[in-house]
Amino acid sequence: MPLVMGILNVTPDSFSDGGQFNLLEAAVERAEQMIAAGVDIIDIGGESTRPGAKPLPLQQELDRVMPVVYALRDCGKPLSIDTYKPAVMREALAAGADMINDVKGLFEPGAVEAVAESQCGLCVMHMQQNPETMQVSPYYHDTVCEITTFLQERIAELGKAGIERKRMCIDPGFGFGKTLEHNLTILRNLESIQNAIGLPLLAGLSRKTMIGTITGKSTNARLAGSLAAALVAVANGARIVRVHDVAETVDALKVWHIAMK
Ligand code: PT1
Repeated sequence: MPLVMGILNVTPDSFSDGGQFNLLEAAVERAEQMIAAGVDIIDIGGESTRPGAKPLPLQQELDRVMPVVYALRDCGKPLSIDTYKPAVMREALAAGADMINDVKGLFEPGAVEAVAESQCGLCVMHMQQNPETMQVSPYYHDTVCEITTFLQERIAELGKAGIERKRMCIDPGFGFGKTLEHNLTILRNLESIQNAIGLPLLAGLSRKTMIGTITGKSTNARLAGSLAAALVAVANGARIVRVHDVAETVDALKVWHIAMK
């Protein structure tokens, strides 16, 4: 069965009302719902990396993420931390987090060391530019080839730094410096990217702009489109899907899996 990574955004805009305690309480409640729905990994993030998003100061990210890590560390599910900041990685890993999900591929100074000094899992993602600028004018000569080469080179570097391959998964980074056409090319060629690298591939398509562009639906009406995208990703070899709607995705994958395997 493919694994389901549930997105736990600890950001005030995800849980309206505001206030640090409300935010923690709401995040823990969401996590409990995900666990009841059959989530495999909980991905905790304090800084948005969607197109146009601005960096969040370190202390604010720690204030959002760390209470949630402490609250969930004994929940029985692996905790992934969606961060590129080495200080957040270190604190979260010391508190018992299991995996680092870094959209910047450990390029921030100190990030490689933070992960190398732990035994945690790691997701290495491809992004062109950075969240503020990545959707301005994405360009590739050969999309699949460039993403594959980037991931291969990055994984070799991380291997030299002492991070074993068996700790890693890869992610082509849907929507991170990619047009709709780029995203579709990647989705159609996931198998070749995964085979070329030989590591489990994680796909994050849930509620993204590409789903909105195809369906004409706003963010909160992209469930059906996101389920279809998750199934295509899994059919094309993805081993982990990163999603907002855990219950619905788990059901869709159960039906897909029993019929296809
Ligand atoms: C992802 C991912 C992530 N996505 C991993 N981590 C986000 N490993 C955050 C849009 O096009 O795919 N893989 N962490 C969220 N980022 C985006 C990017 C959200 C693009 C929305 C879009 O709308």
